[in-house]
Amino acid sequence: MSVEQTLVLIKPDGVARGLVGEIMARFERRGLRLAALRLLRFDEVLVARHYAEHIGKDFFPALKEFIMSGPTVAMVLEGDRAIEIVRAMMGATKFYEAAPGTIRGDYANHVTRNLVHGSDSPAAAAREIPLFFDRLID
Ligand code: D4T
Repeated sequence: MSVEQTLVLIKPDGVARGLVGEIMARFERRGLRLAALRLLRFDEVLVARHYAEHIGKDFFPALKEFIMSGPTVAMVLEGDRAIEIVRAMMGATKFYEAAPGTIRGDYANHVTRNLVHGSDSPAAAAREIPLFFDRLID
């Protein structure tokens, strides 16, 4: 077994809609271990770093406005194949493609306001986790 870490965000829509407990409970029940947790608000610098690959795309201005619009919950989840498990539990990025039973499939109805983020590869997790956490609790 290889223990993996992944960065998970509950975006401002999830916090505003009171879905933090529901979303975290799903990950906890699946057996993923919480290794770090904080509430923060994205500023310009963090948006540019976290969403660097999307700068210049047509949806970037709307994405930036949304992600800065309120508090976000950031956490590190840990477990065997944690990255794939979280991605599967989140569902497809586009709400209308997300399967029922997934977080987006059960709660999302908008492409930008899609509730959650999860690192999509080990390289992405290694890049993203230090943007939000100086160190993890072990
Ligand atoms: P994040 O990064 O938020 O977890 O989403 P994904 O990994 O599932 O998807 P992504 O990087 O392709 O998109 C990042 C972010 O941009 C929003 N978005 C995306 C949007 O508003 N319009 C679009 O057409 C796309 C593709 C949603 C998530």
